[in-house]
Amino acid sequence: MTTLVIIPTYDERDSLPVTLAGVREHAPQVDVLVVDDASPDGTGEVADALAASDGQVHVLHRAGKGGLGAAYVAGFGWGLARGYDVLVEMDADGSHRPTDLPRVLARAAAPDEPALVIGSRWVPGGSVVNWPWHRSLLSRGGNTYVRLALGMPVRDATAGFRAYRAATLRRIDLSSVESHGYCFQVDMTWRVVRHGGTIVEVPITFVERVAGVSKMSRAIVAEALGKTTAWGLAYRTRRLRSGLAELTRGAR
Ligand SMILES: Nc1nc2c(ncn2[C@@H]2O[C@H](COP(=O)(O)OP(=O)(O)OP(=O)(O)O)[C@@H](O)[C@H]2O)c(=O)[nH]1
Ligand SMILES: [Mg+2]
Repeated sequence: MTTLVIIPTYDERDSLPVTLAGVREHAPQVDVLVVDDASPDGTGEVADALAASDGQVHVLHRAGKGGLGAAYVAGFGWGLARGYDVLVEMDADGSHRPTDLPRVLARAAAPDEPALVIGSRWVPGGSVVNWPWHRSLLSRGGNTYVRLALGMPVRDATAGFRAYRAATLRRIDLSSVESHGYCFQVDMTWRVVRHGGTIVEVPITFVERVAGVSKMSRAIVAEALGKTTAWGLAYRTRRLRSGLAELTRGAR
C-alpha cells in the first residue's frame, strides 16, 4: 500500500520543516507532497530545499493563494495520477501531530478499508490543546449543527487531519468542489456519505498553532454555515419529493 501525505502551505516557513521532520520520523514509509500557493514568506523555497535532500518529499507550486480546498484538490489530482492508494490531509502548522499519524494510517489500511478515516477531536479520547473556550464552543457547536443539518453520524466533520482511500476520491467529482476553509472538509465528508462510503473516526489530540498566522476568518465560518444549511435543505427536499412520488405511485 502506498501513501501520500498532502500538506498545503501558505506562509508556514517556520512550521513546515518541523511538521515535515515529524512526518518523516513517525511514518518513514509515506511520501509527502507540499502544496504551496506562492507564499510571500518563501515557504515554497523552504519546501524545495527540503525536497532536494529527500526523495520522498515533493512540492507542487501554485500561482497564488487559491484557498485550502483548491490546494487539496490539486494535491489529490497529483497523487491519484501517480497511483497512491491512500491520500492524507494534514496541516503544516503543528495542529496535527505526526505522532498521531501512524494510528490514522493503520486504521485506513485495516481490512475493512474505510472510505475515509478522520482524525477526530470530538470522539472519546480526542482532545484540543490551547484553544480558548469560545473556539472549542464554535467547533463543537458547528459540528453538532452539521450533524443535525445533514443527518450524518460524524462527530468531527470539520477536521482537517484525514485519510482517504484513492477509490473514494476517484468516485467524487473533485472538479466541482468549490468550498474553502473548513467548509471544504464538510463538503468532502458529505460527498463521501452520499456515495455510501464508510467513515471511521480515530481520536487525535489537536494542538493549536504556536507559530505563524491563522487563516480562519468570519467569512470561512459564514460559508460553512450557509452551505451546510443549503445542502441539508436540498437533500431533505429531494427525499421528500421522491417519497411523495412513491406514495402517489402506490396510491394509483
Ligand atoms: N496552499 C494553501 N494552503 C493554505 C491556504 N490557506 C491555508 N492553508 C494551509 O492550510 C493549513 C490550515 O490552515 P490554518 O491557517 O491553520 O487554518 P485553520 O487550521 O483552519 O485555522 P487555525 O485553527 O486558526 O490554525 C495550513 O497548513 C495553512 O498553511 C491556501 O490558500 N493555500
Ligand atoms: Mg490550523
